[in-house]
Amino acid sequence: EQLRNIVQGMPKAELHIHIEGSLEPELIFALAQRNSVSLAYPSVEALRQAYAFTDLQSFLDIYYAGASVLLTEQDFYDMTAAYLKRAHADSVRHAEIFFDPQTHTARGVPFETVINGIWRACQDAPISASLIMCFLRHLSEDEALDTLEQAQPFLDKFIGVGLDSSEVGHPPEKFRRVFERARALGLRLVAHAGEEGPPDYITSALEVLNVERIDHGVRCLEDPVLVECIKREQIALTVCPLSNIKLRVFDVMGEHNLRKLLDAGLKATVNSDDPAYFGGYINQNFVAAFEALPLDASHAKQLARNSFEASFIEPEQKRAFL
Ligand code: ES4
Ligand code: ZN
Repeated sequence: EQLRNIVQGMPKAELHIHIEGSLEPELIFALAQRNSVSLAYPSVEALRQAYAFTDLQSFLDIYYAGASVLLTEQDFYDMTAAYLKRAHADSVRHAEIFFDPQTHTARGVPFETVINGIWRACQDAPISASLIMCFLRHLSEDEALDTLEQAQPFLDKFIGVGLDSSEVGHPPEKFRRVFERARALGLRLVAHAGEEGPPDYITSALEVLNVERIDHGVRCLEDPVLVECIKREQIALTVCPLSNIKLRVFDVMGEHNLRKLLDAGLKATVNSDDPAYFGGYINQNFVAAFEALPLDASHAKQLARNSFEASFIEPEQKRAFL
């Protein structure tokens, strides 16, 4: 109870949130109606019932289906505004938000519709927010390069690039050239690695792609040499506890390795990933992990501090948060 209050009022940054994963079933239905899109589910309840995942891929199939209701700039605005309002209520002071343009351009939605809607909501937000454009790793590197090309006129609207979607079988090195190009453009670099994929994918994300943060990265503990490297380089891990349970990265929260990551001296953070699908926004991720694991108020403070330290905000603003 006391911990709940500490977590609730604690200023924090959210560094791992897929904006398409914040689309609540109610909003999916409202947008489907507004856009005359037909859904494979008869009701909000039926859709929610389908949120029973066995692994990353079973989630992604439903996540991409949910995103199919997004057609207009206003749709992207409304989705993003709803997330930012909800994050503000959880004492999030700064969010670095992933978006997946390829999920939408593949359906014929123009790139500019996607980014303009999301970006405008960030401008109007009650908190500080910036955008990270993710490449879908199940698609080719040439498609990622083409997406980066389409993004050129909008370089002032996002701060970095990331890598998400189906991990196993799509190692970071598949995207070496596109990350090299993004780096040359002055963009910040992150990648999902070591969620379902092996620790080797974390190593190649760091060494081949030169990423500055690892999204998830929980499997790093399987490789002691890698742990030393992550610690030495102070690479942050954006951990998502509820996601890891829903997608069966860990069987139960009591087996999650968040405490072990902190004890190993790693800069772990707590985040919501796809809150509409995994059963909770950032504070619910804190509470679920803290109820199941030997973590106390000092760990909560450390995690909040880590979230600002690991953020891509300018040093001056960062000092104001710390
Ligand atoms: C994702 Cl949990 C997760 N992993 C990889 N890609 C994703 N896209 C949205 N959520
Ligand atoms: Zn993610």
